[in-house]
Amino acid sequence: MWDRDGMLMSDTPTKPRTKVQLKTEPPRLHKVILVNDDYTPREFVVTVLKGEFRMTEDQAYRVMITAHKRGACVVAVYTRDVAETKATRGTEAGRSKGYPLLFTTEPEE
Ligand code: TYC
Repeated sequence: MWDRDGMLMSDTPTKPRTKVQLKTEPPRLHKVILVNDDYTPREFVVTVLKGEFRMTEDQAYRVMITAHKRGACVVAVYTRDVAETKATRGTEAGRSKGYPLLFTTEPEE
């Protein structure tokens, strides 16, 4: 069979179907940081950590007590959107009870 340009179709070159993928860096991960304060009850911090960050009681207690002693503690790392959403939800959980509980985020190096 012949194509429009008079070329025998079995000889028609096929278009290359490969796409050029420019090199991209993998997305940076962002840390969620728990900040200590003097007012939020320890048990409430543990409850928020378990609920928002899927931690066991033991893991949550360790993170809480580390923030309590050192001033802050890295909770986990996520892509930026997830880190920001979780930090906001954790902070709002405290706010809804009148506590100054604070989660912040920062990019990993
Ligand atoms: N420092 C608080 C208290 O003694 C407990 C606490 C721990 C609060 C960690 C916040 O990120 C925090 N009740």
